[in-house]
Amino acid sequence: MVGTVLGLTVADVVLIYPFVYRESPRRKLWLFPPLGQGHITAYLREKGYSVRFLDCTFRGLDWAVAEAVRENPLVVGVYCMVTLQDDALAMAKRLRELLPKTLLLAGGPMPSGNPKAFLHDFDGAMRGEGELLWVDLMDCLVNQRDYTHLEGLCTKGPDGVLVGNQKSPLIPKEILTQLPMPARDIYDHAHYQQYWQQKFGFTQTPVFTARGCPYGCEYCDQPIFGYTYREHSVEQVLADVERALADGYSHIWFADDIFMLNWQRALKICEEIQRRGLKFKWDCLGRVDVNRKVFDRMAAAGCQRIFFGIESGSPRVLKQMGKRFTPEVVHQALQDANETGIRAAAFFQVGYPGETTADILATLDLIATLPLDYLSFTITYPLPGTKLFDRVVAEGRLLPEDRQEWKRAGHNVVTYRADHSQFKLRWAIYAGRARFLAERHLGTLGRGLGRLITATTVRALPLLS
Ligand code: B12
Ligand code: SF4
Repeated sequence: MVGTVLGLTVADVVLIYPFVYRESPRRKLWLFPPLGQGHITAYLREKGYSVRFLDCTFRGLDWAVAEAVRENPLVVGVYCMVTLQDDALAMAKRLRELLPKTLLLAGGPMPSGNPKAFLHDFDGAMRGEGELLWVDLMDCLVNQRDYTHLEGLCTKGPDGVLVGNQKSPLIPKEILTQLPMPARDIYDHAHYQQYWQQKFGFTQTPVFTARGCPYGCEYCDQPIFGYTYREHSVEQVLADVERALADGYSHIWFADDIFMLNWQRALKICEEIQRRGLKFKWDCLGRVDVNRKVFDRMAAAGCQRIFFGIESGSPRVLKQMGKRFTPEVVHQALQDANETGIRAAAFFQVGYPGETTADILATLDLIATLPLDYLSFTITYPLPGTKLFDRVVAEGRLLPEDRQEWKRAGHNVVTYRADHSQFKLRWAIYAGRARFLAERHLGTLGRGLGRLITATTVRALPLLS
């Protein structure tokens, strides 16, 4: 519906992803286009609205601002997750000046969790799933109806007070399976593929097959989908995979919180990949409490690596986190995965509130004994909106606001009153990584070196504050 609305010539909506790739060339970050904006675009288009998507990753914020101004849209929506807050807010300030008549909205994980924080610079924040709400909003705007009552939309009242504070109602499963999958033509495939080829030697892109996770781990933020679980149909998933492959990618990242949460469905997807003769490699996130048979079938369908959220080697900390498994289960699962030819990757944390030095050492020990292909080891960050954050507040561990911010992925800064110094926690991370790298890359000599470093650290850690 490109045309003239309320006297403005428009692409109706501009969506902005304000992530900018600013890392040193040596860092190998995973870069993916954001799927949520692809979903919103596809549904808005289906309903007759035109959308321009601006991905700042390779082009920067100035480019996006200039393009948004050129489009002069009815609404600009800016996505925001924890690492993007500064850029999203700065961008809103500039857009407000340059596009005084355009409705400026924030959406995604951070505005969904804390809409108030965005209402100074934006006209409103959307909480939760966006597809249906965006179309309702556009229908209101185009028909000049009031939109402030829409559930999921938070706006500023005349006196600056928050109007509306609900999340958008979760999309019912029977509607989710009818919605279009992401509009993949909006993504800058050339840049992403060039980046992946250069950094990793292959090209990978995400596919999202099911929304949410019911486990409710203490530290995990579920600002959009809550502790629900709703699936796209196997048909939708395969059509999206085929589209991603047609775009030229060799690898798929199944980006669901836990790809084999409903393992019977995961098996159906695997079967269908094989039945259609689709040849590609894929990775996914998984849990360790899965039947060995599932790994077998996943391997046969091209799964090359599973990322397990193991998080700690201490049974006590695992319990506190709500992980619902023990280190013994971890060993078995990783061994099973390896035996089927699937490489195992793992996420670990250090500095969990209440964690003792003995707990940290248990984590280092576990890391050292697992057959891992990749290790992500970071300092715990209590995300606002999580049960962990509430505990941190209740235990008086909250730091002044300027020290709570998580500016970059994986920067390993202590952002709350932890039980150990940042120095000690970083030391533990270096030790864990050194041991992992030595085991993996350096042969017998390296393994000896790795064990030496870990052993020294094991002795030194209790002495550090
Ligand atoms: C894939 C993924 C990644 C990928 C790619 C991210 C990307 N390009 O978007 C990678 C691996 C790179 C990644 C990295 C990180 N991630 Co991540 N990631 C995810 C994951 C698993 C799926 C995202 C997705 O595709 N969702 C599917 C779509 C359909 O949902 P959606 O994006 O939320 O979109 C819906 C709504 O948000 C809304 N919407 C979306 N965009 C917009 C825009 C506007 C204007 C509006 C109004 C609405 C709106 O409508 C959409 C459709 O309903 C989510 C968890 C999850 N379940 O969503 C975590 C998640 C988003 N990641 C998270 C985190 C913490 C990170 C890291 C910081 C991790 C780390 N330690 O480094 C980094 C930061 C990277 C960065 N960009 O700076 C957190 C964010 C928490 C928060 N409060 O901000 C999440 C929620 C995971 C969690 N449970 O903690 N991540
Ligand atoms: S950490 Fe993993 S298992 Fe736990 S709630 Fe989050 S997505 Fe689910």
